[in-house]
Formats: sequence, structure tokens, C-alpha cells
Amino acid sequence: MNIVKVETSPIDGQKPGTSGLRKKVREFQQPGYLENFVQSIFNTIGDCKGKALVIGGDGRFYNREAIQVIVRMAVASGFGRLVIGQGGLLSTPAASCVIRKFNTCGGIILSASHNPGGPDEDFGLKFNGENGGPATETVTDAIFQASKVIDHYLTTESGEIDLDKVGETRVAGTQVQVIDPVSDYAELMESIFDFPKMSALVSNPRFNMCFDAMHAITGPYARDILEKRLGAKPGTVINAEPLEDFGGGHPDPNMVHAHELVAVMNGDAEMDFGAASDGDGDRNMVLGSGFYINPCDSLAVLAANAQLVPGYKQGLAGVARSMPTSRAVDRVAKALDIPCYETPTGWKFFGNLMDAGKITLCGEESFGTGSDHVREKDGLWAVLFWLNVIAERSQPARVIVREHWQRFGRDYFSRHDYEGVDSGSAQQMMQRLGDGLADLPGKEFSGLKVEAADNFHYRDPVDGSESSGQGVRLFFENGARIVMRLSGTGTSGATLRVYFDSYQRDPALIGQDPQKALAALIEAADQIAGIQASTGRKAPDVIT
Ligand code: VG1
Ligand code: CO
Repeated sequence: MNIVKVETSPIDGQKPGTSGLRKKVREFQQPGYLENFVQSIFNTIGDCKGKALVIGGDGRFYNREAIQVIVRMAVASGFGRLVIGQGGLLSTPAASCVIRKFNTCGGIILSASHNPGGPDEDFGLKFNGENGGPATETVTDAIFQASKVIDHYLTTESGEIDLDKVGETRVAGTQVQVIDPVSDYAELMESIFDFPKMSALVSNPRFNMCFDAMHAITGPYARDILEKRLGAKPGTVINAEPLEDFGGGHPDPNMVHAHELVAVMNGDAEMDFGAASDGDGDRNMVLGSGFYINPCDSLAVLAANAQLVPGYKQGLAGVARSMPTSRAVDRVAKALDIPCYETPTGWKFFGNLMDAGKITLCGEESFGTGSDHVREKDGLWAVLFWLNVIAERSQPARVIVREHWQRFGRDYFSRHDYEGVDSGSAQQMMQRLGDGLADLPGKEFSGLKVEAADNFHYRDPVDGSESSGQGVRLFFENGARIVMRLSGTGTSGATLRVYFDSYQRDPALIGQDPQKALAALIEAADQIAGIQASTGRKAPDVIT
């Protein structure tokens, strides 16, 4: 087989963000764009000869073409084995599972996650290492550096491989294995959860549940596990067919974008449980009957009930949450007398803690929950965890959460997103805010006195690596907190995220609407940062 060396030159801006490199499809389709980035990954891996690599994506537009390009390049670089999901599909958690199970040197996941798909929308590519988790910042920085000095890439003239047929073929020196994308993951789930008990719950004709796969990757996984293995009614999984453009929707599982699920939950049939997942299957939203469960609370409840699940009955080594996530799980950790770590936004920061055995469960406010069963957040896993707890406790989700608040108090939480705002003014606003932090303590805004203010700096307790500028934190004397940061996953303009949380211990006051409970804090954020003036918006685009 002919290896072809193609001259190229660096392309600006190939800097991975919170989770991989995300750009408009058209940008990825430019000659050499994908090739440059993939070769930069291979150059960072170093000697690829004989190594194994997993490849799969969320099925969005350009997934198949990109895989063919990557396969040719991987063959040229001498990989010994490629493991690819049938149809080019692998959910992010399944890719993580397969990397670990097949002992590969890592994997390439093609996804822009919750960002919309289609010819005019977003594409993305992420490298995960041999532990199955997103590459650490040290590695993503090295890939970026490699992209700045690249002068050629290697490819072959081999034809396309058949992505739709499970089986093995040989391309030059590389064994190419197309696998069923679901079975390894489903087996892992069976090894963690009490499937017989959960099956008794979900196959009961009186138990009504709906899972909205949002025309994204989780459809085939949810159908196999919920309907086939656990015996939920056919049709429990809606929008189960992965589509290249997610049916024109926005595959972000929240109350705004998962509107079909919300409609089912509010419809005529009495629904007991609802859930949705995102483009690449790593996020989850869970709903009780007439009851929204905030992801921060979900993490706390799962931690508090973990020992009811066979896979966690020995207890948890520790827990972690991203910095903007509410401190609900911290209270559980305290009660369990286990450590709780606070990391910057992005799953890549949990990997070292899990590898070192310091944590078992972790999560983010952005609908991400996971454990050390893989090294990614895992949407369907979280849904199964909830079902296992519900089955074990014989209580509806709503009651489980209310009892949790009674015991631990409630951390009211909300995130306000201002999407597609002008990058320049958003950056200026953050700069101004950062410059003025030292003057804030002692000052009062809408009746709340600032106690401390800083920009979050993280030192990884395992390898000592440092990450600075991870978000502005404003702490108030009553224990409430505001966090502000700019998104690192968007592809046009800037997205400002403002996070609010406030603790309420009084059992009589734990049933309020979060927007009301947090109203003074929300007002204070605008007074401090001038959000409306800088963004030109009267209100956020998305409230979660
Ligand atoms: C967002 C979330 C973050 C999450 C990341 C990737 O990042 O806030 O918590 O880890 O998306 O999730 P940002 O930088 O836009 O705030 V996924 O499911 O899109 O891979
Ligand atoms: Co995702």
C-alpha cells in the first residue's frame, strides 16, 4: 500500500476547548483541516506503530467522511489495529468503555455533543487517552502546539472501508475491526446495576416512563437496554433513530430543548419517570412525575444512595464536582465522611482523580454525571442509576429528592446562558470584572454582602498541574455564590454562563421556585458585572 506524504501548513485556531476541537462543519471540510488536526494528535502520541485506536462518533453530519479520512491516516501512521463502531457510531461513554476494554492507546471521538448538527452546523473531534478519558490539558496543549508547526501529514490511497458490516478486515498492516457499538457498553451496565430488580419495575404495566434520545446517539443504546434487556414497553424510547442533523433539533437535554419529553411528561398519560440525553450520549436530564431534578441535586442524591446499587455497595472512595456545580454533593460527602474535590469545568479534570482511586462518583451542573466505570460522563448510566435506586427504595423520584432536601437542606441552583453574544464585549466584561475583584469584598448588592471574590485556580492533586482563570467566583455572607465564565464549547460568538446557588436549611422553605429563591442573587450579578449593558440582552437565552 502506498503511503502518501502530503505537504501542509499550520491552520490557525486548532486549539481544543472544554471538550475537544469544535468548529462549523464547513471549517472542518476545508482541505487539510481535519488532516492537520488528526496528524497533530498522532504526532503527539509519538510512535503509533502497532498501537490500537478506537474511532467512533455521534453520527452527526460529516461523521462517516471524517472516519474514512482518519482510517487512511491511521493506516499510514502504522497503527496495528483500529476498533470502530458499526455505522461509525459510538456514544462518548461507550467509546470510553471500549478503549478500556480493548486496552487501546486511546480513541478519537467525533462529536460536538450538545451543539446542533448538519451541513451548516457544528462538528467536533476529541482525543481520549488510554484510560478512556478526555486528554488532559497537558496533552491538548501539546496537540495544539503540534498543529502550529505541522508541515506534512501521512495518508494512504486505500479505498473506503465498509463501516456497516461488523467484522474484521486488513488494510495494509492494520487490522480494522468494526464492532457492535452497543453490546460492550450494555454488558458493562449489566455488571453494575441490578437488572432483575429494575426489570420488575420498568416492565410493570403501571410504571410509565419516557426516554427522549433526541435523534442522537443514545437511541440504539436506550432501546437495547431499556426496552430489550429490561423489558420497558416498546416506544418507551422516543426519537430513537440517530439522524445526521438530530431532526433539526438541538440535542441538549434540558427543559427548553427536550420539549418533546416535557410534553409527554405533561400529557394525558400519568408518567412516573422521564429522561433525555444529548448528542453524544454523555449528558442526562431526569424528571420525576411533574418534577424537574436539577443535575446538581441528581449527583448528590446518587451519591447518598450509591450503596443501594450493586456496583457501589462497597461505598464511595470520594466524590468530585465541577466548580460551578452547587455544593449539594459536598454535604453528602461530609455525612459519608469521604473527600469531595472541586475541579474546573470539563470532564478531563476528573480523570486523574479516578485513575488515582480518589473518587468514585462525579458530576457537573451541565447535566453530566458519571463514575469510575468509564472515564466520561455517562447519560444512560445515570438514568439506570436512578431506576435502580427507585426500584430499591420503591419510592418515586420526586419523593426521593424531597426526602434528600429534608435531610441535607436544599441548594437552590440555576444557570443563565447568554448565547451568541459579541466576543469582544463579553471578554471586556469578564476582564473588567476580574480587574475589580479585590474591591468587591464588604460591598453590598441587592441586600447581599460580598464576602470574597476570586478567579478559580486549580492545582491537580494527583500530578500537580495548574489551571488558572477557570471562572470568577463571588461568595456572599449568607453562603450564596455567583460564578461567571465564558463557554469553551461554542463555535460562534461568545456564550456567557452565570451560575447561581444558595443554600436553604429551613424545611419550610425548600419548596420554592429556584428563580424566585435566587432573585436577589440574580439581581446582584447584573449590578456587579453589568451583564445587560454588556450583552445588550434583557434576559438570558436559556435558563436551566
Ligand atoms: C459545557 C459545560 C461543561 C461540559 C462541556 C462538555 O462547557 O458547561 O460542563 O463539560 O460543555 O459537555 P462550556 O465550556 O461550554 O461551559 V458535552 O456533553 O458538550 O461534551
Ligand atoms: Co455531550
